Amino acid sequence: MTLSSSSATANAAEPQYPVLIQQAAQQLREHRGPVVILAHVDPDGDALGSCLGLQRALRSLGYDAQTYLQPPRYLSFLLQEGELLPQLTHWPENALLVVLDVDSSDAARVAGADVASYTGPLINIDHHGTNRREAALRPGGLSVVDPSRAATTQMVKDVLTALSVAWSADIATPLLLGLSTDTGNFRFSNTTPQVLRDAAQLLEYGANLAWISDQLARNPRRYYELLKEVLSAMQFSPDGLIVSSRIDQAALDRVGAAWEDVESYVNMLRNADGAELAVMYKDYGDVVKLSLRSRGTVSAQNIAVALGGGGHVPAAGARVEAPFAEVEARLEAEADAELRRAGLR
Ligand SMILES: [Mn+2]
Repeated sequence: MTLSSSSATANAAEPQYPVLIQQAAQQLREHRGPVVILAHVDPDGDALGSCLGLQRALRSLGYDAQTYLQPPRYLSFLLQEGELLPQLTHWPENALLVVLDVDSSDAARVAGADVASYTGPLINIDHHGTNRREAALRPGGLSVVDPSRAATTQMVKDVLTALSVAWSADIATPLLLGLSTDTGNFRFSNTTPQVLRDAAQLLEYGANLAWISDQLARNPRRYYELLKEVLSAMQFSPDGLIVSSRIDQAALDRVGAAWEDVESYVNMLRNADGAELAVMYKDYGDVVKLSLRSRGTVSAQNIAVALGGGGHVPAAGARVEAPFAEVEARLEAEADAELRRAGLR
């Protein structure tokens, strides 16, 4: 991902958040055709929760709304039969596209359709600081981007409130799930008073937090088998500031796991005392995907951006087309630069 000069920092002329929310609601209110909903590749709780909350609410308001997303197994408990379709093959007539929890101009990161081939009206709702806000530059385009929001589901909730949706447990529950997963179950520093106010309101609307928590806490047997692989590959840098692990296809094959099963372990690594940066390498052979988590003043985002990726300050990722040894060396160099910037080396 390259950051163009028009980007990444909020334009001084950009309308305030409440205005953007009203504009998104207005555009939806005036729209009569189908609504296509997309989110990012490797969808997490916030991506899926945002899509499901918006789709269910729009359908309750009479819209023809359809999400194209392949959910990970650990989140499939949220889904009702046939709610999601995997891939859009051609854009419907008079569509409005809503892209959630990812920069809509980063076509390689948008799942479910070839977003680069789309020329119609577009609303991009996202809380990633690396979002270039290019949707706002298109005719019929709107960028609703606020990096101070902990989760995209918070922003979807605000749009739905502006649309005066009749709240139900089915709509509120996936929105609460995204808020819970993107804040580490309300433990990370992004758990602002507004997060807890939004969570409380979603509970009032019927969201089932106990059910979400119980479902997310059910680890299949392969979780523990894969955990052994993660632990056996776990390493600390000599000064203990970086903790990492690596999973490749052979490790997945040994325990019957899939790549999506690897996602959660980086948060476990992050709990290592003394480590300011946790790194999970997903080694595909000629491509390595990195999941990064940082503490305190260290920015996982700075490291990810330097490697061509993006994300949030404490949680970010990158995809690097190179063999593992080369990616590891590049990560260590960028991590060293970031730890020096933070005054830790
Ligand atoms: Mn998110």
